[in-house]
This record gives sequence, structure tokens and C-alpha cells, in this order.
Amino acid sequence: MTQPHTSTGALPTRPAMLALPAAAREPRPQGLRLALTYGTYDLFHIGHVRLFERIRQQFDHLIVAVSTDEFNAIKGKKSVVPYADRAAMVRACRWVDEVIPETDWSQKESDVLAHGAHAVVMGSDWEGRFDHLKPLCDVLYLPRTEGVSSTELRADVVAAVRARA
Ligand code: C2G
Repeated sequence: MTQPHTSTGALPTRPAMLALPAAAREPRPQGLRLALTYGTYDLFHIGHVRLFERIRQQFDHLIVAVSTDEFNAIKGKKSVVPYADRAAMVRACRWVDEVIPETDWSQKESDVLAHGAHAVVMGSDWEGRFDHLKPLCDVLYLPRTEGVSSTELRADVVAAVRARA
């Protein structure tokens, strides 16, 4: 989907977005407040679940974009769990309504337009990084869950395996 920037290169405003042909926007029940969030969700843990739960407390519908293995390579990340399994685990979480693949950094604008999203919500480690989306939708950063991360879990598993060796 091409980027629907205006002639001045600025992002279209919400009224302009709603003027998009319906085909460009998924049909949604009227009045549904919809949020998008993005991540790798490797070694799916309580920090991810709490983020989804808190987003669902503020919105009616949550779409989670899960980074593909190819996109993670672009991000300089290698996840332990392959994309298909990470997406399936996220989809199985009760707070998640839909899962889409995240394949590049610039897809957020078109995702917001295509889904008619009211907000993009991320954990606080991304504070300010997606403010450029504000002409299109709300951008929220929620506090991370302290004491757990995929990186720490990976290190703990490696240490446990080494300790057993
Ligand atoms: N998170 C959290 N608490 C934790 C760990 C993670 O709230 N203890 C949140 C992060 O802030 C992020 C989401 O969980 O919003 C997913 O984190 P990662 O899987 O580490 O995502 P990342 O690889 O940083 O990818 O386009 C954005 C990128 O896809 C984000």
C-alpha cells in the first residue's frame, strides 16, 4: 500500500483518512475504539500480557503487529521462537483481537489508515519514537512491566543450561 502523504509530504489528518475508500479500511462496528501495538514478543512473558491487558482496558479492539523473523534481522534481533509460533501465542492471548505481521518500520502509517485505528500504543522504552504518527491517531506509551524481558529470560535459560553442563 503506498504512503498516502499529502502534496506537502505531511501525513493526512484523520478526516482525510476517513475519506479513504472503504476498501482501504477494514469494516469495523461503529464506535469501536481500536488500538495497534507492535513487537517481537519472543519468549512470550507477563510483560507482554500486561501490556495487552492495559491496552484493552482503554480500547475495545486490539490489533498486534508481530515482527517477522526477516524484519527482526533488519532490527538486528534474532528471536528464539520463530514468527509463526510467536504470532500464534500472541493470538491466543485473551486481550488480543487480531494479529498482523510487522515487516518494516514504515508500515505503521498505512496500518493506522487501513484499520482506522484510534491509537498506536507502545511500552515506555519506545517513548517519543512514534510521535510522528500523531497527525493520524493518538500515540500512547505505557510503563513497562519491571523485572522481566525476553533478553533476561534468554540469558537465564543459557545460564541454567551451562550450570547443568
Ligand atoms: N514490554 C513491556 N514490559 C516488558 C517487556 C516488554 O511492556 N517487561 C513491551 C515493550 O515496551 C513493547 C512490547 O512489550 O511495547 C514488545 O516488546 P518487544 O518484543 O521487545 O518489541 P521490540 O522488539 O522492541 O519491537 O515497531 C516496534 C518494534 O516492533 C518493537
